[in-house]
Parts: sequence; structure tokens; C-alpha cells
Amino acid sequence: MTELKALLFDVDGTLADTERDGHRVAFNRAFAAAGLDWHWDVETYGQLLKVAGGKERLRHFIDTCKPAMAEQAKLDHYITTLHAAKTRHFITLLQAGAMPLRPGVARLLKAARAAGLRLAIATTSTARNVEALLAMTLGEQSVGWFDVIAAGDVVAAKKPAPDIYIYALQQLGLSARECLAFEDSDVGFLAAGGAGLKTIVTVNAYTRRQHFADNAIVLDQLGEPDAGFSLLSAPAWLGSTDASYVDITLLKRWFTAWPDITPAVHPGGNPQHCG
Ligand code: XBP
Ligand code: MG
Repeated sequence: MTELKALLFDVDGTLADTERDGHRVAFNRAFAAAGLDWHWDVETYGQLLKVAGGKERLRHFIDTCKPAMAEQAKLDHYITTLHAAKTRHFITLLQAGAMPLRPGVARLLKAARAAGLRLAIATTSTARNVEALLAMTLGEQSVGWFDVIAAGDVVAAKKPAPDIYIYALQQLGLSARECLAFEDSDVGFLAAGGAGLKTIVTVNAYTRRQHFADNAIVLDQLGEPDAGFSLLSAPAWLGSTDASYVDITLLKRWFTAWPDITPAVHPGGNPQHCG
């Protein structure tokens, strides 16, 4: 019987609801500071989220909506500089307390540590953003709770490619069969599944209507003892559950019953928008 040894967490949308009022606002503030008349409203940003990675998202936006700029020399350098400014704005928003952890996250992380489970991060965002979020919400020492923080450009291929999860597993020295992953989006679910990871999805306003494979456990949140989750989608093997919040006992029960998964494949393609 394979033993559960580690939990791998996505960050944006999973640990905290960081996209609509965090990253999106930070992008818009960086655009304004750069003298650009670009503004990503909530709906447009929701479309752009199909492209993981802030720099990749900027490049996609320019290629599809700002063709005159797309031919600009040193565009990659321009994007990198604009993205660095955006990250500074994001950190400022974090430090103002704009992005608390989602329900159940702090409780589950602490319970996992108490149960001797290892913790890792697998995110498209930057390590700097992750460390700032953890320090702001759980204290500086919480960065050390994670054996691995696999973030951003440490891999070339961003989610939905599985590379960031494969890298995190390699750094942990564990196989996917010994772990569980937590994600919020179809892009992230495909990345984790592509690495062979059984994945629990906690959706949010941007991802609630996305489609997840039939083998996904989809919740509206991890829940708390006094505020339970809603089970939005579950594989047949899960049957009925009287649980109302995700704790280590429930995770181990699901992990033991979970049939081995076949890696999911992303259908490919990027969204059109230019709102
Ligand atoms: C979601 C992403 C990130 C953020 C923006 O990351 O795709 O790109 O939207 O952060 P996660 P950066 O994998 O944690 O869901 O601008 O730092 O990329
Ligand atoms: Mg995410």
C-alpha cells in the first residue's frame, strides 16, 4: 500500500484568491505607471488567465491585441521590465493585506506538518510572490515549512505543461504516487495530472465554470469545521461523504481509495479577447 508522503500546492487561486484583486490590479497599475492606456477588466483578465505566467500573458496580449508593438525590438526585455514593475505592485498589495489565505488552507498546512507530511509549492508565479504571500499570511518562518518552492521560470514550459510538478517531485525525491496536489484551475489541473498527480481542485470565481476530468475531486473550498465545503464534482469511486471540511484523515481516506490516474493532455490553443 503506497503511503501518502507529501502535499503539493498551487498558489494563485488555491492558497489565496490572488488573481482578480491582486495580479490583475498589479498589472493595471504597472500599465498606468508605464504610460500605457491598457486596462485589463475582470472579464478580459479571466480570459487572459488561460495563459499561465505573467510574462507569457503579457506577450500573448501584445501579440494578439497590440500587433504594432509585437514587432518592437527588444520586446522581451520590455516585457521583463514591465513584469518586474507589476510584481512590485503585487507585493505592495500583498503587504497591505489584500489577499488572505482561502478557508482551510492555514489549518490544513499546519495539520499536514503535525502529521509528518512534507509540503511543496508548484506555481507559475514568481518565488518572490510566494514568499511574500506566505510571510504575510503565516509569518516569515512559514516559508521554511515547504521542502520545495517550485516557482515561475525554474521551468521553461509553464502550466498546463507538467514541468513545474515534475520538477517539484524531483526536488522532493518522491514519485507522484506518493503525493496529492491541490489546484484551482483547469490549466493547473492538467499540469498536475500530466505529472501523474491525483489532484483536489478548489475552484474560485474565475474557475468555477471550468471543466475538470471525471477523476477530479472538485470542491468550492477546503472548508473549516464551522463552514463546510460543497462537493461540486467527484469520481464514482468517492461515493458519498459525510465530511464537511478537508483534513488529513479525509485526505488519507481519499488517497487510499483513489485509482491510479492516466496523465491528462491539454487541448492546446490560446484564448482570443482584446476587450
Ligand atoms: C497563476 C499564474 C501566474 C499569476 C501571475 O499561477 O498563471 O502567472 O497569474 O503571477 P499559479 P506572475 O500556477 O500559482 O496558479 O505574474 O508572477 O506569473
Ligand atoms: Mg492557480
